[in-house]
Amino acid sequence: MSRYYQQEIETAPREKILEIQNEKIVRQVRHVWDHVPYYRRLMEEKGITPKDIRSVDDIRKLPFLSKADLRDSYPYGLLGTDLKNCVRIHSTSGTTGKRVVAFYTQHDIDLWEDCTARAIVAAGGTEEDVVQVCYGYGLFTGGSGLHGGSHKVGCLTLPMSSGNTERQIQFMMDLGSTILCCTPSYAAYIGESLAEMGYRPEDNKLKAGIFGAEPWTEEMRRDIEKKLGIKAYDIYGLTETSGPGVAFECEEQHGMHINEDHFYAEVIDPDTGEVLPDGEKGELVFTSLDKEAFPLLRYRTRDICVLSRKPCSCGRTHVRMSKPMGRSDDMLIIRGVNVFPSQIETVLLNEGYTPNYQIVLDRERNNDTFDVYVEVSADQFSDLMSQIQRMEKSLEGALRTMLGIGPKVHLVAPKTITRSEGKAVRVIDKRKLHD
Ligand code: DLL
Repeated sequence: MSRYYQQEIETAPREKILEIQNEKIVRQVRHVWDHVPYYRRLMEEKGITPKDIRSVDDIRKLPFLSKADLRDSYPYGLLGTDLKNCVRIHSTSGTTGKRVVAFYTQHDIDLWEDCTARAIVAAGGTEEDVVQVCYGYGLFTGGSGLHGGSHKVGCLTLPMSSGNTERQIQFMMDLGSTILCCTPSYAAYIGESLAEMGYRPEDNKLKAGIFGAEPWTEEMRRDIEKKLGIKAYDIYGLTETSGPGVAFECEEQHGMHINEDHFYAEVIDPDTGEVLPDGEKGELVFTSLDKEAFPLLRYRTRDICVLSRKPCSCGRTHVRMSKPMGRSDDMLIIRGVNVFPSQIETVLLNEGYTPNYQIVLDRERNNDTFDVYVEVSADQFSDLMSQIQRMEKSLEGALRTMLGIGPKVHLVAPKTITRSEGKAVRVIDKRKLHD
């Protein structure tokens, strides 16, 4: 089996990719204009018609679309085809306001699964592999997205969904799973549980993991790789653009290749909307190029990242995005300082702590309080108060150096922070409740 799932397109010369994109964008804009009155109105407000869009260079003339637009048009306002042509919906896990609902025709599902199949093959997947999918199935896109890709590659697919960790481990050991697909925090938890059950990393048959759906650091990657004895690959996506597989890592692991034959990526200044050159950090914006049911033009992801078009030695020619470095909307501002949870995670792992932590923000007498609860491992655990206090002070110092402000650190006993089977809840921001 090849190192690529669709070699011709994945390694196409840049001019060929551009040619494909230019051809597809004209059709996609016309499709939206004809079928999505909501977006047509946005275009009319900007004085733009499909005639103005002749190539991807013209994309910057189009209006942006945001999550607010998706909520305003809930549920059918952005539908690009008759409902009778749709075969599936998925939805975001949003806890506030209306959920985002995305629709798919069979054509859309087929293209999406090609994207996840590319990711699986890039992680070394072949028809010899046993792929254990423990992303959630259901409305969340993780489970069915990777499941469909695994079928396309011809892997034996274990549709485990998330949770029931003991059963996950039993199947993993009995059926010899070779590729694990789940959130990085669940992968770390599975690793931890394996060790507790007395397994060493070399006792399982896993060779790779495909982890995404939440931010994770290089330190966390190394931690998971060590615990499971695997190579850990990143995968990115969002419900709005189909789900996982918009971008994925190859063996070089220098950013994630964006599937450019299906999605056109821009990075913009989140404040001004100005398009930034490659290499500059900004908000990622996607335009779908060939979706039928839920086409999105210039959708603002709120994810902050950097694009690179430098050649990659894996042979893939598609542009790469860095790991998302945070979001332009959920970046924490604590006592006026910008804080990304991933910075805290980096410090914890560098200082030898577990990645099990929770940030709690509150407000006392108009002042932000900033507490970080960190679980210690069994061998760090101590009954000695003075020892715990020393460790807390030292960690507070390391966090202050990284963040520019100091949190109050609380070391807590192993297993006291609730484990997540999906996305970890890293931040509890009680300040919002008071506003
Ligand atoms: O999380 C889709 C997905 C499933 C991706 C499985 C990868 C694997 P949503 O629930 O709509 O969709 O959340 C999308 O999650 O805008 C990012 O902020 C974040 N995210 C997704 N993948 C990554 C990643 C799925 N690899 C939102 N690294 C996105 C960091 C990620 N953040």
